[in-house]
Amino acid sequence: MKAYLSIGSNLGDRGHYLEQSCQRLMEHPDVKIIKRSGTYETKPWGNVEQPDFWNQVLEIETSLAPLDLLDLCQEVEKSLGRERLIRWGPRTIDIDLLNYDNKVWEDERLILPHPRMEEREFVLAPLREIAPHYILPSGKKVTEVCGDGEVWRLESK
Ligand code: PH2
Ligand code: MG
Ligand code: MG
Repeated sequence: MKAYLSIGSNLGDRGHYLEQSCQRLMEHPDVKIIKRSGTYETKPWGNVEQPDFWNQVLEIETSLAPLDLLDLCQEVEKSLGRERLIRWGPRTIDIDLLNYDNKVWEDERLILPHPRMEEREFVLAPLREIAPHYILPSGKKVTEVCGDGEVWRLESK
């Protein structure tokens, strides 16, 4: 199954945490990273005063079921020192499922597609780069929508 993940970091060595999260996802035998966007430095989205983020989007191929993939993402976050202190607050690494095989899913743990992806330029900019034909939940193409928040693509990854 094809899935898209958004990864972000705004504490410590942000590049290291992005790199390590990819390494650890790839170590799983049922996850293959197909595409990885460049790195975007992004202003924090939401109302929490916090440092700027580095964000990327990944396209993966996986045979894990959605909740097993979510478990894996949370294990990787935990292994990289993620602490859940403030909602939308600073974090060493955040790994969010944006889309899983175009499935619609809603339970207490997981909502698919990601309900706020369309408002967030830190998700849309890297997604546009690796998946320009991506159709957003509204039915619009990712290239036709601009989200909120300032983002800059970094020159080298
Ligand atoms: N993640 C959030 C809240 N705000 N802002 C940016 N720029 N990047 C993020 O990854 C981010 C955010 C909650 O997960
Ligand atoms: Mg998030
Ligand atoms: Mg998250």
